[in-house]
Formats: sequence, C-alpha cells, structure tokens
Amino acid sequence: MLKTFFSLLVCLAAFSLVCFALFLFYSENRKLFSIASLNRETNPEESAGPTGRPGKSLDPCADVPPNLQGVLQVEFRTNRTLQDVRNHVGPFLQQGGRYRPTSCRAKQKVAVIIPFRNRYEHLTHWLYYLHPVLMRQQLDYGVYVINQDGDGVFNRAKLMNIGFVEALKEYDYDCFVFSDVDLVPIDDRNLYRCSDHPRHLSVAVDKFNFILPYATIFGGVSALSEQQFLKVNGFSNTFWGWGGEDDDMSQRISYRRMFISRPDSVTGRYKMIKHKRDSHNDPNPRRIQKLRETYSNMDKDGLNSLNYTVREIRKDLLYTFVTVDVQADVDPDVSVSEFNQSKSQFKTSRTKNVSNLVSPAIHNSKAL
Ligand code: UD2
Ligand code: MN
Repeated sequence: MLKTFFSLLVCLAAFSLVCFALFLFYSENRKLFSIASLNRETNPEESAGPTGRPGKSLDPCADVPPNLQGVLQVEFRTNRTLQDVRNHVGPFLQQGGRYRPTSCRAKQKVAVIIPFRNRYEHLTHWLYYLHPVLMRQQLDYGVYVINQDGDGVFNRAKLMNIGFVEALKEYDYDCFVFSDVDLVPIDDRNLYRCSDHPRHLSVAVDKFNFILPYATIFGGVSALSEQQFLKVNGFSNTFWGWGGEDDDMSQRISYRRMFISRPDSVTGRYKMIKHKRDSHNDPNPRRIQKLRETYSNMDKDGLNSLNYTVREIRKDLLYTFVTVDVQADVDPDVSVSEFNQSKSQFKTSRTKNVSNLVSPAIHNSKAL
C-alpha cells in the first residue's frame, strides 16, 4: 500500500517537473519570438538598399500589420524615466524618434505631433507605450514634441500647425497625427494612419466613460493627410487657452465637404493620464463666439497666417523637441507679483536657451 502511494507520489512529481519544463520552454520561445520579430523589422542589413535608404524594391507592408497584439495593458502608476524608455525602445530607433520598418515598405510616412508644455511625466509614459505600438504598426514615422516657450497663454492648435510645418522641413511626410501627450491607446489595432477623410482616433476615452461625448468631437488624437490639412488651412492660430480649437477644426472639415472617419468604439479605446488643468491654460471665454466665425475666418486664419520663432531644436533618441515662441500674450489671470517673478525666471531661461540655439529663425508658413 505504502509502496503504491510512494510510486504515485514520484509519478506526480515527475509529471509536475515535465509541465514546469514545458512552461519554461514555451515562455522562453515566446520571448525569443517577439525579439526576433522586432529584430527582423529593424535589421537594416536584410532589406535596406545599398544607400541605407529603404530599398524601393521592398514589397509594401501588409494592410493589416502582422504583429499587432490587440488589447494592451497600460499602467501609469509606475516610476518610469526617460532612460528606462531609451533602454526599452532605443535600439530600434534613429535619432529624433524616427523609425521605419525594414522588412517591407511602410504604407505611410507619419509625423506624430504633440503640443506640449511642462508635462514631462506624461511624455515619458506616452513614449514608453507609443513607440512599440507605432513600430508594430509598421509605420515610417517620426515623433515631434512642439514645446511652447515661456509662460504665456497656451495655444494647442498653433503648436500643431507649427509641428506640421517643422516636420515637413525634415522629411516628406504624407500623414500627420496630432496627439495630446496624455492619451495612450489601449488597443494597437487603432492604426496611426490617415484615411480618405480626416480621422478621429480617440473615440472612447476612459475619462468620458469610453463613449463619444458628442458626434462632431475632434479633440484628443486625430489624423489628417497633408492634402486634407492644406485643404482646411490647418488649425486656427487664434484659440488661446483651453477649448474650442478642436471644434473649430471639426467645422473646417465639414465646411470643406469632408467627413470625420473613426475606428469602432472597441478599437478606439484610450486611457488619459489623470491631470489637473494647467496654469496659463484657462478655458477661453471667447471660444463659443469664435466657433460662430469659423466659416468666415478659416481662409485667413491658419497655415497661411502662421508666425512663430523657433528657439531650439533638440534631437533625442526618442523624439525631436522643438521649442517655439508662439507670440503669446501674458496670461491676464496671473497676479502682478507672480507675473514679475515668472518674467524674471523666463528671462533667465530665455537667455540660456538662446545660447543653445540650433537655428533661430522667424518662420512664416505663407511660403507653403
Ligand atoms: C481636451 C481635448 C484636447 C483639447 C482640449 C482643449 C480630448 C480627449 N481632449 O483635453 O484635445 O481639445 O480639451 O484645448 O478631447 N498641454 C500641455 N501643457 C499645458 C497645457 C496643455 O502640454 O500646460 C497639451 C497636452 O498635450 C495636453 C493637451 O495640450 O494633453 C490638451 O490639454 P488638456 O489635457 O489640459 O485638455 P483636456 O484633457 O481637457
Ligand atoms: Mn488631457
């Protein structure tokens, strides 16, 4: 009896050992598989032409990228540094946050443009999650963070116009994805590509209980081809402070007889990093009135009236950081003492910045 019990026990132990070994083998293989598939994508020896440019002979990438994972685990409550992100995705990137697949010819050349000021923690999370997604989507892409210099009133839309102009100076992009720094997709089947009509990607945001708040919404993450963006004269430059600029773009799109296309509400799910309203970005009291004037203003307020000064262009492995003076008014809500204090800080930082200038110039996109 005892002997049978012992041999049963030995059998059970042997069986568990075999199971454990199989599990280890399987998970190791999976790891190898995913690293191998990324390496396959990024090994220039395999497929780039002799000049290092993507060989024209490459076959176009598949309509549906083969390595997508579907629903993603996204978590913001961890301490993450830019160096962690560089270690994580850096080996696959070129300076300036540039990437292109090497096993096939990307379907689109995409500039991802992030309007930005003082949201470094959000940017770290964004880069950590978005680079792998954009790589798996087999895009030929670059990431442009357009940083508003100084403490003036924030102007998200103008920063995005600037991103469009500055990105085009570097590369022949044909699609522009404009993204808030605090929005991370939780499904990588939501392709950061342009389509026949301007596309609104952030359809179901957790902050709005995963529903579209209203039918014409265009804020958050959106994608326009170069032609679509030129057709509407870009965004308005005159929405200072929070709100209205996205609805103005939505109206421009419909006045130019285009529609808003969207992924379905499962694919289009997003997490927004929780945040308070930033200083110098209070709701714009003029936004409702301004939205009544879109039709009469759109031909004279946009890309063809864009004026700004580039203070600095800094290339990181993970992004191109363009600091710009958008000629913002000083925020009227700032108290006099706060204003004086920030003004002197601003002066010091400007002097510091100016000494590092890469190519300061006044840009007027009328040339477009
Ligand atoms: C909503 C929209 C957003 C925009 C905004 C009104 C969605 C999901 N989002 O976001 O697209 O239309 O309302 O302007 O519909 N930012 C900085 N620093 C600042 C201020 C803003 O970097 O000091 C940038 C950053 O990329 C941020 C974005 O501007 O994500 C929008 O500002 P927000 O996050 O404060 O606005 P929110 O969440 O109400
Ligand atoms: Mn936000």
